[in-house]
Amino acid sequence: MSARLFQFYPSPLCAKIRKILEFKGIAYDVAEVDYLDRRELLAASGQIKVPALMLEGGEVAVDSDWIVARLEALMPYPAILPPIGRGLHLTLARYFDTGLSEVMLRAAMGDLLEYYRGKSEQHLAFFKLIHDSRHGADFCERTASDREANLQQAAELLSPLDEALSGKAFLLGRLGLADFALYGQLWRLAFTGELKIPESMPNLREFFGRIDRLSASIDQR
Ligand SMILES: N[C@@H](CCC(=O)N[C@@H](CS)C(=O)NCC(=O)O)C(=O)O
Repeated sequence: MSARLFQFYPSPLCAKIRKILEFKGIAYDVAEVDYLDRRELLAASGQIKVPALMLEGGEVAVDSDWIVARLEALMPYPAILPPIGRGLHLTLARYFDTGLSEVMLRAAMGDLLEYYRGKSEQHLAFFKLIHDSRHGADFCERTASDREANLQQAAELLSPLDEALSGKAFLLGRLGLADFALYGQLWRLAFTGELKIPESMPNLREFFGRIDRLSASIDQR
């Protein structure tokens, strides 16, 4: 089985799906979507958000929850929703993709603005337009200027997760959806190439590395 992932590089949901594909041993290539030019994504998927996953046979799955459901149906093993713990995996993953995500977005805002500024002033302006229209006037600049407060708020949510990972490789014992969703949110503190998970949270830093290294152990050819 092989697949094509449409992604924005910094996206936490795309990071989550990349690692699930690697865990399942599904070979994939990445179509990096230009934030300003989504024509190929639109033609393939009929919409303009990522992740979108083109599967063998041309089926295109959009929405990361649906992508997870399709992958699990098409390739049940190794399972990311093990029968024992399934409900907890789903509950935690939902929290990571929503409540935690909002806080992590704010913590990463400075890096996101830099990333899109590095592409072009137009990319930066469009990124701000999308996020300001969703969250309120001047959201991006205001958020970036509150960096310390945002990092503090993220640390408050991450600290119990660091504690939960003490002496454990994965959140619920066995690697599953919740771990991949948390990895996606931690990716926001790593996509620049510098690991910005606070050093006061060694369990979380190791957890991130453990999942990040998955691809290295899987031959995708
Ligand atoms: N519920 C969807 C949300 C998809 C979504 O909002 N993706 C973001 C990137 S993480 C996106 O494409 N946003 C559009 C934009 O920034 O223009 C999912 O789980 O895939």
